[in-house]
Amino acid sequence: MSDFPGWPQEFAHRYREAGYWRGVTFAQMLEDSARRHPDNTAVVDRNRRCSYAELRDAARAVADGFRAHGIGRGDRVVVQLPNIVEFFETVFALFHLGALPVFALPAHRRAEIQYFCEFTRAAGYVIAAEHERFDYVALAESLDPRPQVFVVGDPGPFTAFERLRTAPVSEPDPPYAGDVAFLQLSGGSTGVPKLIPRTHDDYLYSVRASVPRCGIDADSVMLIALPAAHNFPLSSPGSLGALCAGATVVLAENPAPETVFALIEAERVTITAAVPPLAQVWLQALPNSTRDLSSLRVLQVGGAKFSEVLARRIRPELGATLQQVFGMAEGLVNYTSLTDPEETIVTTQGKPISPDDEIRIVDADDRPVGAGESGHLLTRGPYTIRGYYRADAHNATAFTADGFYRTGDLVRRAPDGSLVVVGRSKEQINRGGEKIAPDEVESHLLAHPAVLDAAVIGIPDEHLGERSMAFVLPRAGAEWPRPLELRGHLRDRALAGYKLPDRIEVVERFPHTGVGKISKAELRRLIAIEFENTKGN
Ligand code: AMP
Ligand code: DBH
Repeated sequence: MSDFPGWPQEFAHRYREAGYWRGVTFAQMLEDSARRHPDNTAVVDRNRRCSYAELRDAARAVADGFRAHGIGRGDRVVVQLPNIVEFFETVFALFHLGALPVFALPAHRRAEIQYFCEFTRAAGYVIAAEHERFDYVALAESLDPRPQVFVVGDPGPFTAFERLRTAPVSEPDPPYAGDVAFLQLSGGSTGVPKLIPRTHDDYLYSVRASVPRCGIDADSVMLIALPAAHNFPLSSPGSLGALCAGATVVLAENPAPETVFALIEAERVTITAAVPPLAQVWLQALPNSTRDLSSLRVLQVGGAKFSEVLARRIRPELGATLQQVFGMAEGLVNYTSLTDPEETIVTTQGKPISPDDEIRIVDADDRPVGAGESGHLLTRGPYTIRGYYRADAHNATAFTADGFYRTGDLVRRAPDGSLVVVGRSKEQINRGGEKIAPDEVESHLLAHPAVLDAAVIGIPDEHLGERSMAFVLPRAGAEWPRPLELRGHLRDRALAGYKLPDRIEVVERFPHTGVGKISKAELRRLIAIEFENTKGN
């Protein structure tokens, strides 16, 4: 059995014929940009500015260093780096070798990293020694089994990233563009996070086609304020889109308005991307800022639904065009167009990238709904996966028999064909763009000896859209655990911070549990209703 289902022959053939899949890898993409724009600035961070020629040479040198450590084609390497130039040196080095980055986020902790390393049988783990006062070397030391660890900064007992820069000895065999380039993460809705296998061919198509949709050319300056490894700032059109066009990528250490506004002014940034709560924070900070933001032409907002009220404020207050982005690491990405009427920009989540993105909006029985009605979004196309990595059982339900991905989003079509996201059917909490699978958090709560059962739900939040709340049922006879203790317990389990419930309530009973077995989804729904009804009492 292979690690995941790919596209059936006839589809692969069609996507190649249409010119979507061009047989080009990301390593070749960078070589090509470096040939065309050797002296343009490719990537800037707090410490360094790196031209295209320098980035290409660094990627080759680091690739050789990895190779000297036995890392080669098909090997998985967990990459957990903040927004620094080394992130790009690492991933392009791995692309050069045909090794697969596994894109962890800086917010991930031991629970997630241990799982990625084990599940992918990773050969390497690349970190920065410290970021936002978290000690990643200590995290690496706690892993078991532990892959080879490469560290930007003080390496402790591990290998310094700087030592990977060696003079290239020989060229590795280039990978095929049809091969998987990396494993991207899904926010997931069940159990453990799912890994998403994306090929060079399919991902580069989505990136290349995004470039004109977002008005990117070689003179563009793109600021990356979200974590660089996240699918949105990586590919929609993200840093890879900028590098594909010969543009400049500016990396922000953190997304705070002071940091971001200073960089926009200093680097003459033309485009950046935010999740809705971040866009709101930036808007709020504008009146108190003296920075010159006049270079900014486009603000992209996506990852969660952007409220129309905030959307309307972007152009008048920021002087930039809003671009709504509704995407998913599994594939499908929609953009509003920069030239759409303002009403379309502020009220819709845009249209798909590709003429061959197939969109179905269906009812609970997979039958198409009427024009303009809302339903479940199913999609299939030249850059949407046909299955997750090593997840046969999950794939059987996450995709239809004919290969459509069940996005779990509820959408309708506006009269002009744009999609409008109206809700969600999947068991997922979208906390301001950060996705949380309730049962992943519940399973960690259940590991506490005094917890009989737990249900994690999303409740509406003005700023985040949703925040998370855990209801915990104590074991009979056990002393009731205090919320603070349960929070400590989750911290000890080394779960990413954004997954910690914003509020934990220990309760005497769950609704209707006496009536026999009900599904967890039903239980969560009942708890949410009960919570709404008792609020304020
Ligand atoms: P993931 O599958 O973890 O990459 O998360 C993608 C999900 O984020 C989508 O399926 C949507 O539920 C949500 N999402 C992304 N962009 C938007 C948006 N602009 N509006 C509403 N929901 C969004
Ligand atoms: O939320 C996402 O995953 C997302 C949002 C916007 C995404 O993957 C993307 C654009 O490519």
